[in-house]
Amino acid sequence: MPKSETLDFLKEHNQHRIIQHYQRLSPDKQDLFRRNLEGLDLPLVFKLHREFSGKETPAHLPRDIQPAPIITVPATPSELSFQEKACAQGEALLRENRVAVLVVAGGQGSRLGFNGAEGAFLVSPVKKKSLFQLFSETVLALNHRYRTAIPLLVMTSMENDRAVKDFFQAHNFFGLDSGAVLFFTQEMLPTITADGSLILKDETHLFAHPDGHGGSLKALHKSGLLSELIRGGFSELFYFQVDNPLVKIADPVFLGYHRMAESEFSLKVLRRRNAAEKIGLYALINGKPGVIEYSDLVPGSECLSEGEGARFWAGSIAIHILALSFVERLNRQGFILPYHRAVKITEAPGPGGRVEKATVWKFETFVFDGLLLADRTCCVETLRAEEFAPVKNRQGEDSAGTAAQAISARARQWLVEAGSSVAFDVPVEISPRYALDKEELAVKLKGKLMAIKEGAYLE
Ligand code: UD2
Repeated sequence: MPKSETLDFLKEHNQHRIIQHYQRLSPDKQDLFRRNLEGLDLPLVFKLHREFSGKETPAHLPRDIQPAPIITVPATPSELSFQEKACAQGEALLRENRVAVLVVAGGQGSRLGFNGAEGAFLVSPVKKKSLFQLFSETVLALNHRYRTAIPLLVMTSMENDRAVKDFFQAHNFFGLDSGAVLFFTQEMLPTITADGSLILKDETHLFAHPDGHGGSLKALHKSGLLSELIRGGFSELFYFQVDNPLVKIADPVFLGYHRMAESEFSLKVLRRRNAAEKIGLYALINGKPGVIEYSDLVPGSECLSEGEGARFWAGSIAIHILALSFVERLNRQGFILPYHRAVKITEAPGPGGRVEKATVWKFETFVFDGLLLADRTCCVETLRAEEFAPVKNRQGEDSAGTAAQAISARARQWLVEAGSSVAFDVPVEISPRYALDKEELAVKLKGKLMAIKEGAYLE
C-alpha cells in the first residue's frame, strides 16, 4: 500500500497512536513497517471488532442442541465385527498410500507459558522424548508396517516456524525422510484492544496472533500442499494437535469408519470428565453434527447440567480425518469459518508508551466448525486412557507430568494384558517402533512374560 493510503486507512480507523509512531520513524523503517502491515488483514480485524463490540462472551448458544450419533466402543459381537471390517478398510487406505497426517503446531501455547515450539516439549517418561519425536517415530513405524510413505505435515505460525524447522533439522527429522516432512505456515491476525486500538509489538511490527487452527484449511491450500497431495493420490488427511502424546496417528479403525460412512469430516470423542472439562461438546446443533467450544458453554445451559451429563457426554479431543476432496471443495467455493473471540489481559504499550495492562481481543477460527460445512460426517468414541493426555499447563492437570504418567499407564496396561507384571509406580515406555498397539506388543513378546520392577523402555 502506498504511504498516503496506509495513513488514510489508519486515520479512518482512528489509529492515531500508530500514526504518531509511524511518523516518528525513519523512511527506511516506515517502509519496513508498511511491508509488515501488508502481511496482516487489517480490514478483517476492524470488521470483526465492529461485529463483536457490544456482544457478550460467551456467545449465545444455538437454540436446538441434541445428542449426536456416535459409533461407541464396541460391546456386542456385531459391533466388534463392524470394527474389524473398519480396521481392514483403514489398513487398505494406508497400504494404498492414500493417507497423509497433519499436526497443527502453530499455537502460542499461552497456558504453557511457552513461545517456542510446543512440539519440542519433552514428555515421554523414560527416554524423555519430545512430542515431535513421538509423532515422527509413530509415522516411521506406520510406514514400516504398511510399506507406505506417509507424509507428515506440520503447520507452524510465523512465531515458531524457524524454531520448529530447526528442531526437526537438529534431530535429523527423527529418522524420517526430510522430504516427507512438509512444513507450512498459518496466517496471523492483528490483536486489538477492546476499545479498537492496534498494539505495537516493536518499532516496525504490530502485535499479532496465529489465526486459529481453522486457518489450517486455507493455509494448506495457499501453500500448494493440498493440490500436491491430491495429485500424489492422497485422499484422507489425519489431523491432530501437537499437545497430545497419546494420539493414535492414522488409526486404521478410525480411517475405516470414516471411509465406510463416506465421511468428509470425522472426529473422535470421549466421555467428558465433567461438564467443566476444557474440551468442546459434540452435539447436533440445529440438527447438524458440530462442536460447541467449551468457552462458549455458558454456565446454566442445559447440556452442562449434571442431570444431562449422561446424554451430553461426548467431548471432542481434536482428532479428525478430513477428506482432501472436501478441503479442496471448501477452498474452491471460498468458504468462511466463523470467527471466535478470545478475551485476554495482556501487557501492551499504553498512550504514553508505558507498558500497562490492557484487555485485548484475539480472533480465531476453529477447524471443527468445518463439520457444519460437510455433507457427511462420522464420529467415533475412543478411550481417554488409550488416546488423550494433553500437555496444556505448566503444572497440575493436563501438564507434561500427567502426560508422562498417562504414557506409562498405557504401556503398563498393554504389558499386563500381554501377561507381564509391572510394578505400579515405575515409569514404563514402549517405543512406537517396537509396538504401535497392544496387539503388536503381544506378538512381539511372543508369550514371554516379563516382571518389570523398575523403569523400563522397550525398543
Ligand atoms: C482444544 C479444543 C478443545 C479440545 C482440546 C483438546 C479449540 C478451540 N478447542 O482446546 O475443544 O478439543 O483442544 O485438547 O481448539 N493451534 C494452532 N494454531 C492456532 C491455534 C492453535 O496450530 O492458531 C494448535 C495449538 O498448537 C494446539 C492446538 O491447536 O496444538 C490447541 O489449541 P488451544 O490450546 O488453543 O486449544 P485448547 O487446548 O483450548
